[in-house]
Amino acid sequence: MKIDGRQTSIEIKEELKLEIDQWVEQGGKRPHLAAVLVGEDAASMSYVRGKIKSCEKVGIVSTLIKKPASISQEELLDIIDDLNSNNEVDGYIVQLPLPGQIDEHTVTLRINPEKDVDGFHPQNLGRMMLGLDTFLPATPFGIVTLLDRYNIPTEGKHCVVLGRSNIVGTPLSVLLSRKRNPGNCTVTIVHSRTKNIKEILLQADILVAAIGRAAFVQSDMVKPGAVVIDVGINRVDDINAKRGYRLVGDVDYTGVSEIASFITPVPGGVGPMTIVSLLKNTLKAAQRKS
Ligand code: BQF
Repeated sequence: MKIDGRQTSIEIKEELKLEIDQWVEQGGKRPHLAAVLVGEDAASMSYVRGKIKSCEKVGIVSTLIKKPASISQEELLDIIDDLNSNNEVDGYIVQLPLPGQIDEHTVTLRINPEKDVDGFHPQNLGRMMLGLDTFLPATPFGIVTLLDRYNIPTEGKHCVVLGRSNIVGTPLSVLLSRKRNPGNCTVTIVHSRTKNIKEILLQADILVAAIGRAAFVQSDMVKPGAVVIDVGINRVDDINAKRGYRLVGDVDYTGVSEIASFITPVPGGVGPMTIVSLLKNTLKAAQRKS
């Protein structure tokens, strides 16, 4: 069965709009998200555009700060300091990746954790590890929301996470192993140095693919009945597509959908849920301040 992230995201956005309208009616401050976009990377520009459009849909005010790829780290840190002290702005994101002259860790560390709606600051990641209230990183948050909405049991399941990135694989493995629901999984992280990847993937009740390799997971690597979550967004050349490419996940959807019990498509799976998580975190940031 297909897990429809697009449809689920539309439903949650409708719920969020009602919640935000109520919040504002009762005298709450309308949430305000700022996004910092450095350079003109086509994918980054489209992600930011999508985030701003989604803000409009749910009644979150948004501000886009666009800077050239040549910006210095000092200049960017000044912008972050301004956002930290701007009381109008409840939360903000710095769109990744950043150009080579800028160190992403230095930037992330400068973000006020109270405004870190991407949940990338070590304080927020640490709070997640301890099960404290925090801004969950958007993609892992989106994935657990999908598991929850589709009533997919996770307790006691073996979840294999393919990929150990700071923003997806690593935090998701923590989240799914916590004593919570969704959670209580036995988690294995598989990465580029893992031996016998296929043997381990075949043991997964829940398989999360987040390595950034188009159609890496083939049907002979998946246990029949497994739940398959595809986080990959890979461009592959396609002369028949409008833009000359199409988006492909880390999973061979056609083959794997025949044996999986549930599977997320790309596009329209995890991606839209990532955006919804950002919106939820922004509302939380606005509500926390009062
Ligand atoms: C969809 C991202 C890699 C590196 C930096 C909807 C998004 C993607 C796909 C989206 C992503 C990926 C984002 C779909 C935000 C997810 O319909 O399938 C939405 O906007 N994403 C990002 O901001 O930075 C990234 C992936």
